[in-house]
Amino acid sequence: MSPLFPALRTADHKEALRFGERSLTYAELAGAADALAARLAGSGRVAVWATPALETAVGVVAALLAGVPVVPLNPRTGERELAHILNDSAPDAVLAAPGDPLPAALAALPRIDVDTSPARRAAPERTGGPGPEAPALIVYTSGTTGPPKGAVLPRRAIATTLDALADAWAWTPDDVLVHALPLFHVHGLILGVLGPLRRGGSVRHLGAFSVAGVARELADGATMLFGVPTMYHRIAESLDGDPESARSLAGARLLVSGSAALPVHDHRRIAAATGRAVIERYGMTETLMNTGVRADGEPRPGTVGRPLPGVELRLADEADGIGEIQVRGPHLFSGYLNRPDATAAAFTEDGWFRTGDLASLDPDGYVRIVGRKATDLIKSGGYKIGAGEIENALLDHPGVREAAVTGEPDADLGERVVAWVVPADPQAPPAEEELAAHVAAQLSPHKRPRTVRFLSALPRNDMGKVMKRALGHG
Ligand code: MCA
Ligand code: AMP
Repeated sequence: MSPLFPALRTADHKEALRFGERSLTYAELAGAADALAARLAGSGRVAVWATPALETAVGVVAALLAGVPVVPLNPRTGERELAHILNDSAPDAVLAAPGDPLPAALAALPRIDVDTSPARRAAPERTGGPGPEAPALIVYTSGTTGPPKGAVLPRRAIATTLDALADAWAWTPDDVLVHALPLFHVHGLILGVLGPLRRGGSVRHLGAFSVAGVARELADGATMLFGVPTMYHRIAESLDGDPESARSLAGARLLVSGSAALPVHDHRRIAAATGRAVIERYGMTETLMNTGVRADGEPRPGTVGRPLPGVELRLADEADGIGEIQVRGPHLFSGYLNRPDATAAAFTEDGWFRTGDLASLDPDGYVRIVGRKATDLIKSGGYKIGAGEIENALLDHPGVREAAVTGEPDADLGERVVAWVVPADPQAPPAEEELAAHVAAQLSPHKRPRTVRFLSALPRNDMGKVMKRALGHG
């Protein structure tokens, strides 16, 4: 297959990556990634300790050059979840930034420090190389029950989705993207880092999100912003009293939101303060990007645009104009790692991927997402979280007899994780913070309950199943 990153072969002195004060030109990135790729050649699979740093980007690019599949690890993953991911993906080594401390669970793996400094040698002309179906990334994503599953993303899917977005957004080497997303999910890693590199453009990562950081970069040459709705909500909140940031945002070529629905109210507030419309695209770890509003299209708050080039989309089991979004095309994953059962269940008999998202179509084909089939999936801050994994973690706590987890609307996070707990000892229930810290330490801080409500019993039906709808709000 043609190279994923053609600009690395004509590597010049244009900036490719910037993380805070540190940056690499294309020539420097080619040198560092080629040197590491030579070391990795022949490995089965490698994990990357995906901190928001230059080393993560260099490590992933090197593995892709070497044709070695990468498992990005959330550096805040708790014990139980990390053990599951390592056991399931069985990496041969872990790539990390020199000096970064790694948890005990990774001690048994060979560690490869990512060196960002090797100078470029004569660029090796790669012949052959991995084919389009070769796995490039394995990204873990939550389901309604059980631990996260590894979505195997082939090179073909990554190239397809990035080229479709380039078409939709007129994304060129002149674009400079600013973002502050984590690098262990599709949004931040594939769209946010591999996207600019495939175009021969530049990316500046802020390390951590702040409205001031975004505004500073947009005022200083950045042309595009990718963010989750929580980030745009925080931008909307701050713009009123901050005309300078409003001016910086107004100067952007493209403001793109994804990973969850951006409420129309926040769309309107940003448009009112900047005169610019945020556009949305809709994707999923397993499918990469399905739809998007085009740069030259009509922005329409509450919609995620039309199917991207190459994407077939249909609504299944439609009732009253609403049906499940199902998709087909070269942008799809190849399956869940070690889970043929789950892979089979994710597709219809005639080969369409079931997204679980419910939508209607505007007369001109714009997709309007109205909800999702599974109530046990929560989207908080743009992260997908399964109620079942949190319930299991809570049940491991000695102070918990029974637990049920739901999502409740939250202006900042979209949805907030709420835990309903029957304490083992009603006289001495565990502290709310203790349960949150327990979930953070076992799974991940973003999965921790933001609210805990204690009950004497969970509402159950005759079959003993918890009736989550009977759990009131507030
Ligand atoms: C708080 N923290 C804790 C605890 N409480 N740590 C351990 N134990 C605790 N009990 C830490 C957190 O780790 C974090 O540290 C800090 O305190 C704040 O945490 P939190 O309140 O959770 O963060 P936030 O401010 O609410 O974060 C908002 C956010 C974040 C920045 C918007 O939610 C985010 O980055 N979302 C992006 C999700 C994403 O990329 N989704 C894409 C997947 P520290 O401050 O040091 O970090 S979806 C996808 O890929 C598909 C394909 C798509 O369509 O895009
Ligand atoms: P994940 O499994 O973390 O990759 O998240 C994928 C899910 O995020 C999709 O199935 C949708 O429910 C949701 N999603 C992504 N983008 C959007 C969007 N622009 N609007 C609404 N929901 C979205």
